[in-house]
Amino acid sequence: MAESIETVIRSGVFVLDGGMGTAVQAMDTDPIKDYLNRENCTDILTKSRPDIVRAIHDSFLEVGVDAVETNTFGANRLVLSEFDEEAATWAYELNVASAKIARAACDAAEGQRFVLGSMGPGTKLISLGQATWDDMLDSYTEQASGLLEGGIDAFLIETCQDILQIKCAINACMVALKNIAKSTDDIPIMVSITIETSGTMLVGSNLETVVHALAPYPILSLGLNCATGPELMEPHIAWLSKHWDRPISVVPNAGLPEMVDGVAHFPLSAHAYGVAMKRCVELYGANIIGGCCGTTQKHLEAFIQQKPELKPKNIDHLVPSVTSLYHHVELKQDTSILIIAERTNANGSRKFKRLLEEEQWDGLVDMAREELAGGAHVLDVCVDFVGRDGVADLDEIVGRLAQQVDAPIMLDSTDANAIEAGLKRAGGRCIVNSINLEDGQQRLDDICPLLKQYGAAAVALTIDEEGMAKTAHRKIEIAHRLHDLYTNKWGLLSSEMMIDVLTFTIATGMEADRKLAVETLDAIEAIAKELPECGLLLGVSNVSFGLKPAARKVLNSVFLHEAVARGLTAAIVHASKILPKHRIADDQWSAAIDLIYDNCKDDFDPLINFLSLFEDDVVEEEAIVESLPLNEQLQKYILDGKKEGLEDVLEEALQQWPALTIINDHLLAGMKVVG
Ligand code: THG
Repeated sequence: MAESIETVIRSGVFVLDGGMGTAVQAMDTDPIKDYLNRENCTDILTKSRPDIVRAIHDSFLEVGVDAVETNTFGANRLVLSEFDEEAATWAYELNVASAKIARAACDAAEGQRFVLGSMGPGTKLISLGQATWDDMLDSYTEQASGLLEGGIDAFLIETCQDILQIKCAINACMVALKNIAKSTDDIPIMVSITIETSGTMLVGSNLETVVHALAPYPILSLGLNCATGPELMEPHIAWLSKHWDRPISVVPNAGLPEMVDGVAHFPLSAHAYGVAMKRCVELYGANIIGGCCGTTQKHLEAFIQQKPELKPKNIDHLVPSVTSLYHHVELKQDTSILIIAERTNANGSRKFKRLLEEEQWDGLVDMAREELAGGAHVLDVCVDFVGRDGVADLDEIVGRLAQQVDAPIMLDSTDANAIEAGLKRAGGRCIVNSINLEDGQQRLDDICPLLKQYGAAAVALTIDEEGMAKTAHRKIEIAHRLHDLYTNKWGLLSSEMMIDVLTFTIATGMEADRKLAVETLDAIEAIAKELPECGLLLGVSNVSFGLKPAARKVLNSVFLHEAVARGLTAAIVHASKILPKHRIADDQWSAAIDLIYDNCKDDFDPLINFLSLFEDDVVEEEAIVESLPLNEQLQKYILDGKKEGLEDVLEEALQQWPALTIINDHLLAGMKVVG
């Protein structure tokens, strides 16, 4: 009986075919007629010269490859529409026909051979703002449906350049499968990314980021193809071998191209290719081997003739992380907590709200940068505001932040549609803030599917049908209920859930509020023990709402300190306003402790005592830029990497100095510090 492709791949070394482009060049084609007047559109050969496509598949099958790729690398509507409208209408039929040609070739060959449905990256990337998620999803879904109709065994999403493009293509495959009542158990999804000679993907993501962003998806394999030869791929394959616990694919070019008489020539010999691939299997446990640009039947044959046995890998499991487009950040920090910026929030900062109302996008991005400079790891982005369109605002701001700021994004909104708009723009792996049980399971029903579709982590608030939990007992009970639904009903991972047992202000003076901080701390301690894999998060600044700024700073800092001692792993804070213990006066520290733990005695009220220490609070202002001399202002813009307001300062400076003096003396002085 025939085995599934997944079984075959998991049990040995699996060989793919070589470069399609190279193979086509080796055939005798008419550049105009055979391409139906669409020069270089290789996918069209399926329509015009199916004999050539079939002959290429046959030639690879003859040297013993296990699988061939369909001639559909660019056969999707987004790419074909760049040729013309008519070509775009051929997308579906080209995929069906290409898959059928490959199927027929495989079925005619000896033994069991497999058809991989090739899905290339196209020419427009979402992270660069060149295509929208929705358009790309439609385009890939049509392609995936055609490939399924034509009888493929697996999808191969290859030569990937952008994480959003990969997520979108995976989603498209899942939609196409669902439409015919199938799943990835029937037709698995394989992913292959392209790491440029620079060491990152085209949009700048490093391999680690890609792996963290893709880990949540049910993909069968991950690997590299194109851009370089085996040599430059090796360090990346070595890393995958240590951290990716599923099959790994290696599909290099035949070396780095050299231009000979104006034509790209790939220098790696078949023999050298065979040796390099053998090494990838033996050293790194790579078990899907194939060839990209410049690799011929001879290259694959050279490997097949000395094909080694599959070697096991030594895996260090991935540490649960979220990512920006560029880098990853561990959800549980080694020696600290995960610090999430609170000021990128229209309800949490008057300035952010004003800039949003004025649609000063650069200024909003600058604020995010300031938060990172102040020590934040992640940005809590909230644009929920009456009178504004949250979907449009999150789309705009997340698109900008994802590209321009190197920090993972936490999407904070009560509107699931706004959250989804943000997820469609954030290249990396986000956190959704938040889910809760206020309307029974409704919010989980709305949000958990998004977590799966976009591979995001989540914050869960201890709120249920009766309202916000204020006692430790209720907080713990709701946390377990949330955790149970999250993991058992939705199949999501504990390690990617951060429980927030809620922070309320203890500065109201009302009897009912005095114990709110203690209850929160007690709940943290219990949950840290009972659900050790989950993260624990608080929006710390809530604890001091209503107090003067200097008092808030002290209370927030002491409360955070206590929460961390009880097991807190993450906090939404204004990082630069958090003071370490040694910078807080002893009397202030102990007064804050008395307030937090409600150490009431007959004639001692901890709130009145705490307030008395801040009676003559003068609002301390940070050094305001405008108060500095003009040359220092210019330098500060460079140091802070800020744009907002710079033009005005430059105008002013131009009245004092010539432009070159401004550049050479004042801006350069800042550049020297930055390095
Ligand atoms: N849990 C989770 N998410 C949250 C909260 C939480 N998101 C929002 C909030 N609570 C955390 N964020 C803030 C942000 C700002 C302030 C408090 C909490 C704050 N801002 C100043 C004020 O309102 O006085 C404004 C300062 C200014 O205008 O610059 O205190 O608990 N999961």
